[in-house]
Amino acid sequence: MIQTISSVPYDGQKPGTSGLRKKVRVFQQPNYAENFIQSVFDVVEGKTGTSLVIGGDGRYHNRTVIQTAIRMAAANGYGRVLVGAGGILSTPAASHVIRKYGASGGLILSASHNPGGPDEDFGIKYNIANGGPAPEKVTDAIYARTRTINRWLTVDAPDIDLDTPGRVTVGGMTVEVIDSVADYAALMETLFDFDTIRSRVADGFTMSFDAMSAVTGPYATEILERRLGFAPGTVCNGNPLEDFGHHHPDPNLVHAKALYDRMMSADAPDFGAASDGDGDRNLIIGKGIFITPSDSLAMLAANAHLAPGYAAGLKGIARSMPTSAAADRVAEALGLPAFETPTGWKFFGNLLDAGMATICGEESAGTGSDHVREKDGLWAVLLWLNILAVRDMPAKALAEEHWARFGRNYYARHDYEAIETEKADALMAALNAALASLPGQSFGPLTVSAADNFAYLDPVDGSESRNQGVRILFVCGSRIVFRLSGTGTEGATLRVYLERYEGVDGTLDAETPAMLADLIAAAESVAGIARFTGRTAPDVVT
Ligand code: G16
Repeated sequence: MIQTISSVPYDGQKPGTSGLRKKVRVFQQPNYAENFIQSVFDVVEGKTGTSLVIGGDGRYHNRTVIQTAIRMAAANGYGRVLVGAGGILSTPAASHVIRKYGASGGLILSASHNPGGPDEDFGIKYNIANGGPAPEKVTDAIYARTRTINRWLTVDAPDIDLDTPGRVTVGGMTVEVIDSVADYAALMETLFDFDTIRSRVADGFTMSFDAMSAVTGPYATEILERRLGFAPGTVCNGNPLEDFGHHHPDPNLVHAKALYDRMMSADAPDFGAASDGDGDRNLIIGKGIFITPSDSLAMLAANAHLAPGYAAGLKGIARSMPTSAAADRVAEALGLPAFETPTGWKFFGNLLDAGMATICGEESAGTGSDHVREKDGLWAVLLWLNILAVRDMPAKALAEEHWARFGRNYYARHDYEAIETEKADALMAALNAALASLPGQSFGPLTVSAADNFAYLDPVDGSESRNQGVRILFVCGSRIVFRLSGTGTEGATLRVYLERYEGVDGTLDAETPAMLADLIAAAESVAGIARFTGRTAPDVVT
């Protein structure tokens, strides 16, 4: 029997770069999660009788919201819910499950790389039938609905046993608890040359994978240790914990410092990698070398044909605007189309669906392909392993060879976190106001050639997205991008992206901070970061 629960709208339920992310305490308010989920269900057309996938990254509050969402799905007319065992599905695995089982969509409960626990973050994201994040027209409609919602629907049914795979009924709807690892591991076996990787492992190739006490632990243990033969213990922090062991499950040089230090030490394994809270991000570190996400995208694209799933070549390469142009040089050399989209994986969906791009990537440690419609951390690790196994060379040698062929895009991102929103908005407003006057101005040795606020016209559906970040381009080809993060839960985070290109005859083996020093100084002069925010140094440099 369907129950209708009265409610009133909450302010601020606007999905950001990747769904609705708030503190757990915010989500725990009466009707808060229910309002958002009901708004999704009210907006989604043609759902009656279809399948819905539900899973999350295992963080605190995951199980509670999953049980609620299952009852609400039953009341809203879904025919079947597929839920990952233990309530767990990595984001790329959820994307695969949606596609494989022909679901009409999925609810992914995750705040990705943000910390977890009663005082930390939670999130809900809706993915559409192609397996990818809902595009802006859908998230805008969901937001509009949250502003008028006055009731949500549920059924009177007890919690289900999330830990035992099998089938139960809730309010007349079937719920299948599925093994979340098996389908994903099987997909990876179709894409990569497991035999060649296995033989290198047998010959002594070693790696270390930091699952950061987050969702990829079970996936990585199954694939790396059981199927590829890496030694037990190759996967560190492999048990998903509700609070990620009090760490940020963010695979960058700050939060995965232990892995970085190990990879720079004399007894480092051959290869190091990490993934984030929900398994869609990746960190790649070779023995003695950190590979930036932008470089990783370019190097993977240049070598992807060595993996069976990509042997026929790529259709195109897409990157988000703040990601370095390293991938563009590969596209040019291979005669492939290159696409520049706004930040957010949702913008790649149309290109992948239309067969215009095969590989996509973002500076924020996301890389993926048309095998699913999310970025995929383990996929990137496996493609690296496949390439290194076939080439039979260390990651460092591969990177050096790549730069010698394409030149090198020195790159860093400086994050200023938890700034007061008004101050961050004032900084961006001043930058926008200055755009027209910037060309021709010099900052130290750098002269501005062009400045704009990035807008994107989707080549598939013609939709336009404006205000996607301020770009300052310099005559020498260097670039600074300023934008505010759309994934934080506290104040505003200013991201400053710095990029300098050195051609094949330039300096290819220098330290990044030294190569970017002029750009860092120019960023301060152009934007007045200290003046507007009171901050004199970034909180995180990646
Ligand atoms: C999300 C999106 C990514 C985006 C990233 C950073 O990642 O899925 O596409 O690049 O946020 O966004 P922002 O710079 O706005 O914080 P994730 O891993 O958090 O889902």
